[in-house]
Amino acid sequence: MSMTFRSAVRAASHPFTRLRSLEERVGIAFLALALLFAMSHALLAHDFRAGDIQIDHPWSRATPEGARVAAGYVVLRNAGSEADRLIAATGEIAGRTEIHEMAVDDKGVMTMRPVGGVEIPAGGEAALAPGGLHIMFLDLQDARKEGERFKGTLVFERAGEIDVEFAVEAAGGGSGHGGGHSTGHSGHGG
Ligand SMILES: [Cu+2]
Repeated sequence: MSMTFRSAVRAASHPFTRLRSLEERVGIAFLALALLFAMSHALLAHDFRAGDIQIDHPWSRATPEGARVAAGYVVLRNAGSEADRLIAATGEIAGRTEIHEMAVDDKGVMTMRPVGGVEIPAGGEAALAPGGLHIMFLDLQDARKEGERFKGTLVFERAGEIDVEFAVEAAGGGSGHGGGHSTGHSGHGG
């Protein structure tokens, strides 16, 4: 109200001025920054939606030449009032795909086992992330490099099947888990 009044007074007393008030300039700068942030965020992250399930940033690691397996990660959020389950996935780079859970056994050895699905609680989320649950792409037919994307699908018990894209990110970056992961996966090749 007071800004409108001041602007009106200024406009009336300086009808030809093209200078903007400090508030206006700060406002415009803020808007530009917000826009820039939104654009860069859209480039780095991507998401999909299947019914009540929001699929946040599916990604996979770049694989070395000759690799037979790769892992996929994603965060799943359930906005609905009933639990859902991720029950299957596919990736165009892989001959077949399983859902795995990684754990350290009582001898301190990193192991993986297939799980039937991943529960996404009502109003909650499930994270498939390095060191834990992951989508296992097996019989890799095609390696992808950092910065590329590949198509795939996620299948939910309630929300059904949806097409997604996995963003390929740097090999071994971030979690410090890369070495253990590839070692753990060596038995998957054949
Ligand atoms: Cu695995």
